Amino acid sequence: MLSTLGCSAPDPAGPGEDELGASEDTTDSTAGTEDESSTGTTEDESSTSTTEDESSTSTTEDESGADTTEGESEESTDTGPPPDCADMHLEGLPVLVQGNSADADDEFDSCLGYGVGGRDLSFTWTAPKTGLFSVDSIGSDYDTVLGLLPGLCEPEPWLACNDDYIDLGDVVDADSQVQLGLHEGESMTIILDGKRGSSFGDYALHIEELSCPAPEDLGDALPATGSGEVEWDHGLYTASCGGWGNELSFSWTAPAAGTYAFDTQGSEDYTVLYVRDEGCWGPELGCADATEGEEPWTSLTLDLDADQTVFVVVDAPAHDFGGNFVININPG
Ligand SMILES: [Ca+2]
Ligand SMILES: [Ca+2]
Ligand SMILES: [Ca+2]
Repeated sequence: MLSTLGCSAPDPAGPGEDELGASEDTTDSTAGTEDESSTGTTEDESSTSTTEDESSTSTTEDESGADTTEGESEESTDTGPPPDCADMHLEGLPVLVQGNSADADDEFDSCLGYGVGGRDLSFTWTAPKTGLFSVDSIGSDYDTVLGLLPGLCEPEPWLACNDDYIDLGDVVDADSQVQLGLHEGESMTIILDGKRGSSFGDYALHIEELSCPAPEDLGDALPATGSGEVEWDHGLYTASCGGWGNELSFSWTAPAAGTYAFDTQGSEDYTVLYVRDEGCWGPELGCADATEGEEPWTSLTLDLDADQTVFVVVDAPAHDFGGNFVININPG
């Protein structure tokens, strides 16, 4: 593991995440280099610390810092007593970390079957607020794969995974982007992997909050139906099973405890369907990808409580899918 993290007080979170408290003091290069002025991030004074040393990482308030540091990967950054499992523990929002992965080890075989033999870096981050957060490697100069694991280095499952965020066929963007909703105090572990053994170099990792437009409210109707035209585009939301194209989002409340069936029958093109609890930031309750089948429709079944509100997304598998998309909700 690459080293170091500056340590300061944690703070986190919730019960069960106390591993953080075990502070192993790995500080080395960073000690003494803290300079609050450079970073900006902190939720609390103790946290931040992004160091000025040439080494790589920095956590900044905005992208403006992006061209700064390059350098060895080893080092620096951040804050908080890191869990043993990760190379760095990040704090703040937004976050920008830059470095070089040449000296990183191959500790993870990433999602999608990529990353075997690829040098990887692991980061833990705890949400300072409830929201939907995007993690991307845009600006990295090699072919990255990003995967998210739960909590502080729980080994599974992969909550999100992406190789190339924008795949235009012939033009492949090597950058990756994933997203995950977290409640305040919840943590995630980010694995930034090199796609192949030869994939390493300067990396950039960002964490930002995504704002969610209000979904169309379907109330508590049963059956419920919603539809709309989806234009070819890169949308806002993605999920564990895909959804790299444009999408429609709905809100629906279960009128009674029971099993409910969600499907996209009637949609004009291939769909990816996923449901999150409560809102866009809620945990994923189910995800289904129609591209595995012959029909463009897909479905999933969920057990819901009375008055449980869910956030439903009818997505396209890629930017060049679209048309009239439909959601149907029926008793399961
Ligand atoms: Ca790897
Ligand atoms: Ca990639
Ligand atoms: Ca999408």
